[in-house]
Amino acid sequence: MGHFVEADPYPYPYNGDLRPENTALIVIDMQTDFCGKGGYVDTMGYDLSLTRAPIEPIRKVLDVMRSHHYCIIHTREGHRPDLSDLPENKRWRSQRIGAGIGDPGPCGKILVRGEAGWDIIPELAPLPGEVIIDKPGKGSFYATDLDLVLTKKGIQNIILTGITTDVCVHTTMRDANDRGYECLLLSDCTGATDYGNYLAALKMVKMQGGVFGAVADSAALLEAIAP
Ligand code: C5J
Repeated sequence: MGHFVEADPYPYPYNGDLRPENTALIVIDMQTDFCGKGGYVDTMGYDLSLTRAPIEPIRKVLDVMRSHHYCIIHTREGHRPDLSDLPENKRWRSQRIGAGIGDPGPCGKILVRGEAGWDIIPELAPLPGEVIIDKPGKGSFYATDLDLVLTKKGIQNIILTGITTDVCVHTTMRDANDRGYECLLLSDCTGATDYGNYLAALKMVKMQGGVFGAVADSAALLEAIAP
């Protein structure tokens, strides 16, 4: 008898082995730059309500998972103040649409470590002792020690939340899946800059019997871990 979350396209995790000791919640890039006024996404002109929608659902999941002693991991996308880790093409493309990474904006230099816009929003601020991964790219494994941290902690299952569904969340989920982690994406705890992309990103996970893992809403997860 295992312990499963009612998920699509299969009950998660595949083996029913869901415990605080082997399961991590990852909260991806809930930074002002991606969901706050004057940040990167706002400067690009996207609808902030789409990337802000997951804030409250994530807060509830964090509360419960913290109280059950699950491993909590936060990520932040951003670059060194001297921009030495910012690929030229990434910078060029962002400047082209008027939100140059490294350029000054209402929340400080866009996507630069230490600036106000780069901070995680106060509603979802990490607690002391929680892991924070600083990443220069979209995926949370590239140029970080995330895999080492997960391996050392004995993590097998990763529950993904955060923004944006089609970019940093998807890249992280695909990479985690290739590394053998059993992944669950929480549909109401993620959002994209485009609603169609959000829907497509959820659908992509579920193809081929769950090619990247499974999808559930936070109510289903909480029912499984804190009935
Ligand atoms: C993007 C992210 N969309 N956190 N970053 O550039 O998804």
